[in-house]
Amino acid sequence: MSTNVASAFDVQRIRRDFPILTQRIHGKPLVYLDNAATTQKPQAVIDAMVRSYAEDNANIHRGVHLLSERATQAYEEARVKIQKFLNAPNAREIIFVRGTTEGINLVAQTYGRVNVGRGDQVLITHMEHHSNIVPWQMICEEKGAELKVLPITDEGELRMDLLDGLLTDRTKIVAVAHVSNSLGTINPIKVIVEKAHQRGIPVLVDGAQAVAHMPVDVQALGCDFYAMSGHKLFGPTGIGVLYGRLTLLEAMPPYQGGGDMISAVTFKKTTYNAVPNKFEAGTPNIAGSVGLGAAIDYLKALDFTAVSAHERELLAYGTRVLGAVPGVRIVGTASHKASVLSFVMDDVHPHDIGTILDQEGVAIRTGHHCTQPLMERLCVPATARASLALYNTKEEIDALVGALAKVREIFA
Ligand code: 7TS
Repeated sequence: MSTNVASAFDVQRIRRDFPILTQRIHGKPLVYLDNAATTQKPQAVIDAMVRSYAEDNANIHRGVHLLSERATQAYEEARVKIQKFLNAPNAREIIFVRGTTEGINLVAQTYGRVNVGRGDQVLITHMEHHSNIVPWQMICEEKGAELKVLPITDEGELRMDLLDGLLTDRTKIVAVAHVSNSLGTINPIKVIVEKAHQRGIPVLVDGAQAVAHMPVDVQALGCDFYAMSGHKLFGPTGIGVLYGRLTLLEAMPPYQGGGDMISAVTFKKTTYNAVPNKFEAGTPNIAGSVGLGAAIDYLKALDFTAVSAHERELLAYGTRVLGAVPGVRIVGTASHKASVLSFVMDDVHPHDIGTILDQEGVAIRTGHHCTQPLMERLCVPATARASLALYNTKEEIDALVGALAKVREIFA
């Protein structure tokens, strides 16, 4: 680690903010390398949620009493924190959802329902998570539209040379991951957006794996929708955000019907509330929004440039030492990558790797990572995946490599 980065970023100090990291698993220190599945929570996030329930608990947007006012204020303040975090032009463009999955389903079921018709096309890529495949497949099936797929290279990069040919007059939306959860590939969103916009096609970005690893600026990216999950950003589960361009959101029909999303209801006709309330039917995850706001406050207090540099160093180190383990092959070797080390090992199934690693206190994920078409494309049934976060260390990567030596011993 260069002295510059080391002075700006004290990983041991960061680790002390995350109470779970001091645990022992099977008698060994926990080495948590499953951050792409979910990240751990700093004490500040846990405290903010406890405070929300202990001091400000009431339903929002409806009470005349003080507690309800405080809860509403906390909820709306969280919205503004996220607006700033994503650099969205307007807080009304921030819709609270359960997570990335719900954000994408919302767009597919509202924008998609009115804009995708028979013979139209939806363009995704071969490296998408199931949650950025299936919602589009569902709407295509319903409407008689066609799901098109931008191919990838063996290294796990998008075949950008084929993009122009796949953007047609029938393409109604492009949906693409910012960062691949299985490979770590960082996709050239700006270029994709520029090309799609030249044809008037909106772009949805699945930001689930990006937000914890790089500054995200939806205006700089130029995208029309950006979906993310709080729990992958050191925040709580059950809360996420869909950013949407205001003009699009205003033209879209509601997603779910119920309280809070209406302006007036009669049995004859209901008129809908303004954006974002139109898309937030029912009592939302109030404490979750507060927790997500606290996670953003936590990140803002860190130097994100130093965080990114730390993670880049970890990834480079991990790539080097993991690649040197006999019989190990890293899957996903794009030139722009973030935080993910997927690998296979000769003669050992990834599930066996994961089980043995767990005995050594090392938590990774194994399987298809909800990217079955990607696994098929890369001719692997599954991978073992170590995914990094800002609190990980080189020593933890050494522990991973040490545990892989145990795997080799057992299978020798
Ligand atoms: N998109 C991507 C790129 C993801 O990695 C995930 C979750 C999702 C969408 C869905 O997010 P959710 O919060 O709505 O569930 N990815 C993973 C993973 O890689 N391992 O566990 C969950």
